[in-house]
Amino acid sequence: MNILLISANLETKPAPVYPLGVSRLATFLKAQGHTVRVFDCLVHGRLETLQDVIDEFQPGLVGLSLRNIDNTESENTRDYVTGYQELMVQVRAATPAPVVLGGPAYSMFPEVLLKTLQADFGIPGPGEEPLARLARGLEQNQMPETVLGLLIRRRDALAVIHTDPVVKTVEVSARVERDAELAEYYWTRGGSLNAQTQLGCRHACVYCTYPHIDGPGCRPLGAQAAAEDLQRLASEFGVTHAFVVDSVFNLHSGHAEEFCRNLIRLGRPVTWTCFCEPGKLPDGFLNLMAEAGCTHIEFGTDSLSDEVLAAYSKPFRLADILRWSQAAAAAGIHQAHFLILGGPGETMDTISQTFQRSREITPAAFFPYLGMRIFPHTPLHRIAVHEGVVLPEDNLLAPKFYFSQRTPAAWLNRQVEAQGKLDTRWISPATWKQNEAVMEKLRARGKKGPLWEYLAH
Ligand code: B12
Ligand code: SF4
Repeated sequence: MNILLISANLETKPAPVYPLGVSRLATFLKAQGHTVRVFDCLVHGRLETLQDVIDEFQPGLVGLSLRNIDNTESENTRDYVTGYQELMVQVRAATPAPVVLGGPAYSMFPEVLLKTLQADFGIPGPGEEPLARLARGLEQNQMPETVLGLLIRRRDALAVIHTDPVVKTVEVSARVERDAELAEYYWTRGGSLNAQTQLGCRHACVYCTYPHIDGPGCRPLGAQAAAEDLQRLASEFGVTHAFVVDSVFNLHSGHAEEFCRNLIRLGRPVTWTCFCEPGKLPDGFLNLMAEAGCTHIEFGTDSLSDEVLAAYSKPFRLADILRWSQAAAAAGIHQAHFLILGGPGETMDTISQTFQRSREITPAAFFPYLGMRIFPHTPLHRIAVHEGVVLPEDNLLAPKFYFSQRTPAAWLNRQVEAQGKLDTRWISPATWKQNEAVMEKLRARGKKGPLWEYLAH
């Protein structure tokens, strides 16, 4: 079957990101004998050429990959759903082929988005196998009722064929065939290409949507295959820096160490960035990561108050954060801490603790998010409904943020702005615009990687 995969993401901040999920689907579908074409709205300029591509390719199925719903920022909120609706109108005008939705954004709002965008099908979670089965079914003129995890929209009613949101048995490979044109675009403008070594996360933080996106639990993709995938970024595209997109790279230290040893064996083909949780820290772990090429860690730290970390159900505490921070500094790895201020349990005291304790973490950049974006089917959603912050019938597609009653939004904004003036390593929403300009200049000069180490002085 001719399958057109469209990456709908137009966001370029903090960097344009290569649509890795789309390439993974394309790799899998091609191996199953389908003919696949990828249309990236950011790269191929959606309104001008989508019609031409469809006329020429004549797809039998169109897959729309939806990455972001919004930017999860309570100040300067950007909402992408209107853009997806416009894109859907373009697709419908161009082809009678059925449209299937997928991607992280879709996985968080499967039923709501299927109805809002009036698509035919939706597949939450990793899409390889279900999408291939859907294509095969359509090709054979069979109704796809047997495809596990598929959502079908019929005349505005929704038939959920399988209530399990994610096909657990899905086989996912670390090896991805990337598109050379896209690789060139994102490498030049984004300063990295991406790769993945494992899916999911075994924790259950109060606000987190990852179990809906990646499926339950944590599934390593094979340490050797993942390391070889990074090597291909260097050998095929001349890439020198990669972003390892695992939700939490160090979930299984055994897997992470094996991945690092494989990279060292391959001669450390690229430097790389990853997300880590400051939890258990095996001896020599960060030195091994540094030796394998890790230059930047983004920590999902959230808060520097144990009270708040407990309320957010984080699997680590301040002492762990400090231990990781010191070990990262000693290993020469740049560190950034992403904070979510004002969630459940936050008070004026815990905010001031977080400000003060950040002095002990150096060198580092701090990215505070103000308020907590409320997503469906999370513990936070239940808290927000219970406290009357959102109505039970609110589908939450339009972003809503939770602020602890003891740290109202306006107060928190003023505090964070003041903190940003006091300590410029705190990249507050107010200073973000000027920082974006700095990053654009650095990228124009050919600097690679996430670049936040240049902002934090
Ligand atoms: C890594 C990451 C980043 C990195 C990216 C680095 C890089 N160079 O790639 C950084 C830190 C830069 C980043 C930035 C942002 N991110 Co981010 N990011 C992620 C993360 C952890 C992984 C995404 C990923 O690459 N996954 C791996 C690929 C292979 O999987 P995939 O894309 O999901 O594809 C699979 C399935 O979804 C499905 N699928 C995909 N497309 C399709 C299509 C069809 C038709 C089908 C059937 C299936 C299907 O099959 C694929 C293969 O299995 C996700 C969370 C998550 N677990 O998904 C958040 C996430 C996507 N990010 C999110 C956000 C909000 C952002 C930012 C807007 C944050 C900000 N304010 O700056 C920016 C936007 C950047 C941009 N230009 O778009 C949100 C989006 C949710 C929302 N609220 O809208 C997520 C879900 C995290 C969250 N907060 O919940 N991000
Ligand atoms: S550690 Fe990160 S990915 Fe895992 S549940 Fe918590 S917030 Fe989500």
